[in-house]
Amino acid sequence: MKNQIKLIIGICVSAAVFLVGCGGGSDADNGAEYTDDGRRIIEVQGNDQMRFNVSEIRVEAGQPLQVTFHNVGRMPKESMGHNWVLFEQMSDSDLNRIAMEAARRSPDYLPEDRSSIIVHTEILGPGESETLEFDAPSEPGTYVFACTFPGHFAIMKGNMIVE
Ligand SMILES: [Cu+2]
Repeated sequence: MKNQIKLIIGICVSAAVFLVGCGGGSDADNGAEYTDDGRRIIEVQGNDQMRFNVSEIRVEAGQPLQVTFHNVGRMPKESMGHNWVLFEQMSDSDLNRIAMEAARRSPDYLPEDRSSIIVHTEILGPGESETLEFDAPSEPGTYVFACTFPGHFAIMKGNMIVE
């Protein structure tokens, strides 16, 4: 049995040389990983320098996603907490206004009206992580993700590009 598994792995590795990857996957999501129930796995980190480790995430419209956000920093949550908030599409001025309102609303730092938010984590402290399962927007376009902790929104954001 063990030899059989080794053989399968061996075939897979050989095939990978020609097929770029084991177990399928289209060119569009080259290297993407999926959960057993078919959710695309996306990992995002936030750090003590007020940065996400990714500025752009490309997904397919309606694609099932599993986004895990990690606060990899060491600073206390009270001074360097982070969340990951995915916003509906809107003008920059509306987005800025909503983010400013959110930053005033301790301790969750979310706007009172959540209709502009597709999905969000809680504010996470050092070493904490949270996993969200949701489907990518069905409407192609560019969706901003950001941290709404006070003072972070200006630089701690990126785009989810839905194709
Ligand atoms: Cu932050």
